[in-house]
Amino acid sequence: MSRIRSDKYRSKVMSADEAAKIINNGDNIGLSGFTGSGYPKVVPVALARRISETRERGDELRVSLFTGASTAPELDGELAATGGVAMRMPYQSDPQMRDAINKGISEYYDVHLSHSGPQVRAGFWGNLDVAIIEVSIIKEDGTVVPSSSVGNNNVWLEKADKIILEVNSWQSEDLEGMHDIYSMHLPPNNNPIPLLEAGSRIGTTFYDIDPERVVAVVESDQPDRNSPFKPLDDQSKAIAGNFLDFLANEVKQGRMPDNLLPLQSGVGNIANAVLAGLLDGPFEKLTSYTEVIQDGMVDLIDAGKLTVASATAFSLSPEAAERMNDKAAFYREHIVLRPQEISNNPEVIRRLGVVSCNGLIEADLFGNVNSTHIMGTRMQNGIGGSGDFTRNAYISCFVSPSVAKGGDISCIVPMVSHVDHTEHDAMVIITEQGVADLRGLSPKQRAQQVIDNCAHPDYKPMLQDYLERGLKEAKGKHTPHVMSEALSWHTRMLETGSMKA
Ligand code: 0RQ
Repeated sequence: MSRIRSDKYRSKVMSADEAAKIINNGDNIGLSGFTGSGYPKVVPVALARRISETRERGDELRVSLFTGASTAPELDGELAATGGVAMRMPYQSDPQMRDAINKGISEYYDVHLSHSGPQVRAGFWGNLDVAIIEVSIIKEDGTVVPSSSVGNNNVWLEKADKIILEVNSWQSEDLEGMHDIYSMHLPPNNNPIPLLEAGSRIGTTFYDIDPERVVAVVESDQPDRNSPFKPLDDQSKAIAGNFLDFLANEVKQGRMPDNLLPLQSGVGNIANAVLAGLLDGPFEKLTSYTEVIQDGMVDLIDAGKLTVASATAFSLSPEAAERMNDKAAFYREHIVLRPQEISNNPEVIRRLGVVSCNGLIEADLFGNVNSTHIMGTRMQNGIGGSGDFTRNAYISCFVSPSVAKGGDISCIVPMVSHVDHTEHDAMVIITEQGVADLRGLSPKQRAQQVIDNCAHPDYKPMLQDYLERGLKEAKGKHTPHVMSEALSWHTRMLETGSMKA
């Protein structure tokens, strides 16, 4: 049966190339897509073609791209490669987009995911000219069933002058019923979000769109594209094991119930390994209030260990995405996909008592965390939702290997080269070496915890030496830095290719 079931919309069907012509130089475009799921797959490719042709003729065609989070090569990759992306926000992880940002071809605004949609609603970004949104069904009554991510779609659909819908028949029809669309308003018109548990449903299962603004409907049948997760190695298993031991101790100390508190788990292989560790762990009846559903979470649902997961998107390997498509009617009993202004809402995260777990690039002795910049200058992906969760979590945790690039880089450094999460936000840092529980510790005490429990043995003596000299130089002051050397490890890395002295 056709996925376009409303007459009002059938007359607007056109090719991706025709739809791409609707876009003008200088447009702000709100696109669907969040960590490789639910992004439009054919209009961006057609737009990239058009931008390249236009620019080759010597005419200007540059646009700004706003999404939910990262997308995939068909969107970020293709468009970045044209040189026609003027501004990108919020989170991205595509190698070509990263390159365009770090070569100064595209500007990038790295904003908390929970702020991104509301900032556009508020008009901080000027006019939203076009929305390009992937959906799975346009129903007879004109309501629209979302696809495998919600992200900022509710805001883009509310604000855009013109709407292009990409109806993707690869997405399971049984996704209908999985979503919970609830939108915030402009201040001061917001009421408390009536979400009392991770799995609460407070909105609709569809987008209610103004059909007058829908200018094009384009069909596609292409799969979401995500890289498979790396197989678990000893290091990621050790990190996951340390995190699980930490959780078990919190339960033992009476600081968390037996089934823990709603868990948030970040993107990446380590986060997925933590979820895999939970599969063999002692905890039952788990819940999750997070932003992405990764493979490990689907496995936990299959095993009956995770009762409900709230998120805004899938971030699944190709194999798990097929499984989701085959069994969406089962999974929608256990998964709620919400707008990211709700999945990442600071007030809800704080009230539910979420335990957050995110990756890092580097942490310093005092608990400041860099999640975004390599050597202080090169953008990796962006802060994503890590700030939304870290600052508001009941317990905020970071997980990372203690070293990177074969040991040439220590992920524990005297001073981070860029700060995303301050010492006031990060409570627990976990590497394969152990757990540094920084709660209730002064900077001097924290530094010793981090050295003893998280640093790699190759770097421990250097960090200990830095701390001891810092204590002397600071003469008892609150944070014992050797200011002239605070960033010397990064300088050494840039000059010699290694942080080792
Ligand atoms: O490089 O890709 O060349 O191999 O950084 O590092 O160890 O594979 O870890 O995939 O978990 O990513 C912080 C980037 C970690 C991620 C970050 C190099 C390393 C490797 C990746 P290669 P790993 P992960 C919810 C939460 C911000 C957003 C967030 C992230 C690459 O977790 O983007 O948390 N977080 N969102 O070799 C130089 C160092 C390094 C380093 C690692 N100190 N110096 N390179 N690398 N440490 C989800 C969303 O918000 C959508």
